Amino acid sequence: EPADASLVGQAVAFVRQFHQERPGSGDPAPRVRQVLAEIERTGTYEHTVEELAFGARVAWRNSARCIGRLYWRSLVVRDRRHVDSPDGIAEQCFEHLRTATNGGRIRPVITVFAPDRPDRPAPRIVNQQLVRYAGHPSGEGDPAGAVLAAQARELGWKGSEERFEVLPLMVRRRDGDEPQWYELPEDAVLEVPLRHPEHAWFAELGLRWYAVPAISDMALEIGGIRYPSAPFNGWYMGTEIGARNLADADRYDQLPVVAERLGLDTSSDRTLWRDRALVELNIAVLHSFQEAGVTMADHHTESERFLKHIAQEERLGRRTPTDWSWIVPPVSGGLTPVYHRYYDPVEPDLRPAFLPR
Ligand code: HEM
Ligand code: NRG
Repeated sequence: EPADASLVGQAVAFVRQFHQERPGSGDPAPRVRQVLAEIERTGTYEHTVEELAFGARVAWRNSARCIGRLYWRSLVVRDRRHVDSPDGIAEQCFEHLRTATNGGRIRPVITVFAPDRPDRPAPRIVNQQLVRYAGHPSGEGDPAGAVLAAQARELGWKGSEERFEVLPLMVRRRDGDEPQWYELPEDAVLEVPLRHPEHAWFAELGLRWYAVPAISDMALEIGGIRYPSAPFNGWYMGTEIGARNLADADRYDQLPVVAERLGLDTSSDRTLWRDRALVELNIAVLHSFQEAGVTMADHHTESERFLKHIAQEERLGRRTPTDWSWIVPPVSGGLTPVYHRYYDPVEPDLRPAFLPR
């Protein structure tokens, strides 16, 4: 059987990059020969532990939509390539959350499960994130979690009708199989109830959010090898919750509620009641995480860090492909330095990468 030419090309390019960026790792030639022979013999190849860790970190560094890339070198990589059963994957996802949560001092972590092989696609995590809230037919809950909640119910999950109800983890062994589902253990999910530093009534809104954003629906691709189950997390930037998840009209839609409690004149868009409510909501998010001792960045600080990252990469002779429309925060864009400049263009073929599945 002829070896897959694109796999060979990607593999060789990756091994060369690995050796070039890590001067201690010596001449790439012997490793290139080994990888080519392995592909010839088996149709695929296995990364070393070091290659996997490097590949995952560079995939983060290459993520043009991510403002948090300054800390790409410190990503904790959990090598769980030997885990390929739904039970094992679920258990390791829960352990991932415990490690990442770290009592509130959030650590950026990725867990890499079995890769796809030519003859055998690996299992997939169905959820978009390891922790997310269910959306209910009544309209309660998070509309972004409605499809998943319906799917889980069909599989026998008995959810309540609560507004902030954590979805079960669903893992599909292979295409066409029914997913297995698993309730998240309580000690794997840290949540923060939201209150406002000046408005006592805010706590009565009963809003909350979870501590760890862990994306689980992107594939990690390294050297032509695809890891379809490789959940990763950093910490939240406050605006993700305060200006999107709780504010968007098609999510929790809380601006009218907050504006009403603030006593704002909502009779016309021109009073900027939405804008004023939005700022108070974001203040509450940042304040609550701070008081709970849970890592969270504000958009001013994270913007500054990102520009520092670009400068650092430039000194190392590397470009930082960046998508302006994702990097500029959804509030106060022009107040942050990331707004006022151009970036290296996005390179769709850049690898290693996180790719939509
Ligand atoms: C996207 C922040 C860590 C990979 C984003 C976005 C933000 C962000 C604000 C845009 C999300 C949106 O608008 O919905 C951060 C912060 C981190 C962090 C503050 C703290 C350390 C990480 C890590 C990885 C990562 C550890 C991977 C190892 C990505 C990717 C996207 C993204 C792939 C694009 C997601 C998509 O296309 O839907 N990040 N991030 N980030 N981040 Fe990060
Ligand atoms: N906006 C989404 C999460 C997207 C990724 N954000 C991060 N990633 N901070 C939300 O749930 O609001 N990360 O890996 O830290």
